[in-house]
Amino acid sequence: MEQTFIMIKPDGVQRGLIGEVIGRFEKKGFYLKAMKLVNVEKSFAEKHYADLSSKPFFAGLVEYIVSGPVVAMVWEGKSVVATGRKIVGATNPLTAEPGTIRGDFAVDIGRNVIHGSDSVENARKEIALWFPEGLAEWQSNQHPWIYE
Ligand code: RTP
Repeated sequence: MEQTFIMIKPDGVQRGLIGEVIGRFEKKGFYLKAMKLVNVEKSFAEKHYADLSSKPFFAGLVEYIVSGPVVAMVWEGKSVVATGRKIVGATNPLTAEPGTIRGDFAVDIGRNVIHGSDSVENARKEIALWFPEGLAEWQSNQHPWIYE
């Protein structure tokens, strides 16, 4: 089954949105496969956002990610990468639809509460980076009423 990497950024943690984010993914029908609250080093944040290293906002983005603890999670389910991006909403909260996490809770693009993998390939890389220790096992027949 497909997996995605979701991170609640320092603003989301400090605003008390951890339960809200987890609730949305749980209620949709996705399985939580790993979760930890961590302070990341600058070099680790730079690695996570390596694709954006040439962007003018890169230094500020890294500074923001290391400014407080983040919640790193792996969620599993059918089409969870694309559906996860929908739950998260557009990068810029100005264009994020109401009903999405960023649409409901964020104002500034540089304080947009949450990260979600943008492709299955990037999800695989991000999960390997953040959870080298591996994921939790669920029973294979868990919640059969959600999936065909
Ligand atoms: P994320 O990686 O955090 O899920 O965000 P994303 O795919 O929706 O957007 P991406 O282009 O990968 O940008 C990563 C994060 O950088 C910050 N950003 N700031 N000031 C700016 O113009 C700007 N553009 C992007 C955002 O926090 C964005 O989530």
